[in-house]
Amino acid sequence: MEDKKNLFSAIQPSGILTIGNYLGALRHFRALQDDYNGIFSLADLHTLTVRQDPAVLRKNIYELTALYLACGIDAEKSILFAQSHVSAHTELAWVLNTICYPGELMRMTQYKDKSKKHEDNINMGLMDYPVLMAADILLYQTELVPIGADQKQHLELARDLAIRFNNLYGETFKVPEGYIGKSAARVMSLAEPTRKMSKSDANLNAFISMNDDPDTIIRKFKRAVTDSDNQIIASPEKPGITNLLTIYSAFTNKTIEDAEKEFAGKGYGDFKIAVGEAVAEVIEPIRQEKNRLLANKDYLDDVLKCGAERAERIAYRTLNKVYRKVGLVQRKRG
Ligand code: AQP
Repeated sequence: MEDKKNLFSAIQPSGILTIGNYLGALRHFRALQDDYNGIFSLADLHTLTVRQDPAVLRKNIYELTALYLACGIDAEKSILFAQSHVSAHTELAWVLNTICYPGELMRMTQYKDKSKKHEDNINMGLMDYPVLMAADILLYQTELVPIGADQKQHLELARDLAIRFNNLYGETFKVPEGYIGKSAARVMSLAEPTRKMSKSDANLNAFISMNDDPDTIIRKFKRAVTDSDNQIIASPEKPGITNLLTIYSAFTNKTIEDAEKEFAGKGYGDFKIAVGEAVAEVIEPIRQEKNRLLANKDYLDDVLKCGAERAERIAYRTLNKVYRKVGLVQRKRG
């Protein structure tokens, strides 16, 4: 890796990504990989915290690999790999578990939300999710983590665990900083604009998936829940229109104020179609490139194989240091 700071980001292959994942995380990666050593992971082990259909999960792992590449991740410049291919992640998570307290995990918003959503499967992995995420980040001596606003609390825990470990055992981990984009860090559901847009939402009309074709995108925006009056302005009392303005401005690179001016006096119908068209214009070429890459599984397997080999070299350097610091004896080889 070059002499630059390390950037780490992971996305779960828990479904087809939404424009929320794209705006909150993916769209920043292409530019960031020029200034940082980009380490991009498929958080496939995290995905197991919610019950998955194994065949669908396998398909989603390839979908996400192809999507990363279609969004501009350069697999030679950056490292792209699957979390489950580098076992140092779960090994470091175990050590971090021994310095993390149940109370810290039980108060996490995502744990509470997902426990409500999956009442029939509140498992230990769901609670321990932030510790595995901390291990993901800390293994790579990461300095920058691009995240959507929903992951801020988890990043705080990763920082706390790094500092706690360093205080107990001496300087071992870099303490990572979060990078939250200035706009559209929290894209809301099209059906319930007070909730965040999520790829695992059971209501398919609540999100725009990166797999939706232009007609589907426009149809979904036409059905988006809006607010009772018909003024196109952003305000806390108008979460539906505010969300659509945020999406429009992120996809067109216009400010919210300019967008408000552009649609002053126009009706919701025209506005929703314009939002759909702006989104489709950006998403459609990415979708087509992703599908082209998906047709070549051998290539995708190769990308993941090379990525895992490169990731492993960095990860085991950190893990060996951790094992040494806590007093474990190094295994003799040969
Ligand atoms: N609605 C969103 N707006 C902005 N950013 C978002 N992210 C997720 N949803 C939004 C950001 O996308 C990155 C990858 O997220 P993830 O897949 O690892 O987990 P998540 O945050 O739990 O995403 P989902 O879509 O809500 O997945 P499910 O439905 O499986 O739980 C993160 O940087 C996240 O902040």
